[in-house]
Formats: sequence, structure tokens, C-alpha cells
Amino acid sequence: MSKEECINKIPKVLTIAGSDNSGGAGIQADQKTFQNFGVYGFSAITAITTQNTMGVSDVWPVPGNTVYNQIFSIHEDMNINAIKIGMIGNIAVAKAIVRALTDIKSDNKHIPVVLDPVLISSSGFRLLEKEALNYLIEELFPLSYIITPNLPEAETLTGIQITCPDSCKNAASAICKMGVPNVIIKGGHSDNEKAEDLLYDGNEYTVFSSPRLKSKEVHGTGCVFSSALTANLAKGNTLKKSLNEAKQYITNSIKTSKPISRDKNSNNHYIIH
Ligand code: PXL
Repeated sequence: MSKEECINKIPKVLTIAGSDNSGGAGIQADQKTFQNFGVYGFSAITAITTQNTMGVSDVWPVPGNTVYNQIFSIHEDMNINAIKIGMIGNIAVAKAIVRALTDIKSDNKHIPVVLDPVLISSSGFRLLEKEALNYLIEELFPLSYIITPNLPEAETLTGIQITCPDSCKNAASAICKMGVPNVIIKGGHSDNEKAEDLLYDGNEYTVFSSPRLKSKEVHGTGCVFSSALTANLAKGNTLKKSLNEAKQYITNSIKTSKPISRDKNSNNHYIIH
């Protein structure tokens, strides 16, 4: 294969997310995941967080125009096969992302956009300002192909307390009614014996199940799951195959994670290629 053919064949993925200087979540986790799936990663940084395994201590938002410019500079020059959105931070950044996605979609209507609705860090630091939540739902959901909330995020988005399979189905259906064609509610935070994720595509429900793993707290699993999903969609895999691959990848990452501080595990980002 010539160099040019090789460049054109590599699936290319853009992540729009925050920087996690401790390397477990955000842009850093996304890029490691993209690399492991053999896709090329572009990035647009929305905020610089300061954190370690004890928690987030500071967030410095990037100006909206700079976020727009980062995204547009990639789009005007290169082909993007799929987009992942993680931490947004504030409404100015959310507006810049909507403007950039609208531009990209006017050239490439069917580009899959995976939206991970990051609301708070596992240590409890707010990563999306409260005032931006309605804007996210009203403007970004309709531009997305799938959103990937965990249980607490699905509860915040819908106001539905998820206590059983039926209430989870109700929340999934309420989220699709907000204008996004697909939602996967991740069950990692439940007390069930299995880690079950529920997909709703506006038509049918599908459960993706794996054994619940006993492990110390692992940071950044949501980012890794959604970037693995995005990488697989960029390769042209179906939604269900991409979700299966992402589930398998995050399960193995948790299983093989190693401690990076006294009492916290990191994602191992184990190599699959
Ligand atoms: O895991 C959520 C998340 C996403 N993005 C960034 C983060 C975190 C959690 O801390 O720092 C940048």
C-alpha cells in the first residue's frame, strides 16, 4: 500500500473533551484507546483540569472560539470518520461545539457523533455547569447519534429514579424522546451481580452484560468506553458490534488495571493490536 493509500485508509476520529493531567480520563484516555483500536486520533480540548487520583482541584475552561477553531481546523483539512464528545464544561463551549458540528454536518450529514454526557467527576467535582444542561439536551442531543450516560447521569437527565429494569427502560425511552436516536445506559454503578448496559434505539431494547468485577476504583471508564465505541463506529462497524467491542475492551481494561497511586487503580489500556 502506498503512503497515501495508507493515510486515506486509516479511520480518523476526533475527540472533543477536557484534559486530565493524571492520564486516566479525558483526552488522554481517549487517545490511548484510539491508538489501541488502530484509529488515528484528532483532538479539541475544551478545558484543562488539574487533578490526581485524589480528585479534581481546578478547571480552566478554553474559550469557545478556540474550541471552534480547533475542530474546524481539522475538518477543513482532513476527513473525520466519527466524533466523540466528553467533558464540555460550560455553555460557551457547548455553543462552539454546536456551531462546529453544524458546519461539519453540512458537508458530512451522516458522521456518527457519540456524546458522553459528562456531568460530575467520580470525586464529585462539577464538570458541566448547571446552566448548560438544558442547552446540552436541546441543542446537542439532536446532533448526536448516541449518548452514553451512566446511571446517575441518566437519572439527572430524566428525573427518573432508576431502581429496576423497567425504570431503566423508561429513562432510556425518555432520553430518546429528547431527540437522540440511540442511548446506552451503562449499569456499572448499580449493585447488581452483573454489569448490564441497556441500549434503546427508539424501537427495541438490548442488554449488554458482563460479570461485575471486583476492583479498586478505576478512573475514566466512561471516557474509555465511549472512545472505544467511537473508534469502532469510525471503522464502519454496526452499532451493536461497536458496543460489544467497547464493552469487552472496558471489561478487560478494568480486569487488568494496575494501581498508579496508593489506593487507586488506573485503566490499563491493554493492547489489542
Ligand atoms: O470521567 C469523567 C471525566 C471526563 N473528562 C475529564 C475528566 C473526567 C473526570 O475527572 O477529568 C477531563
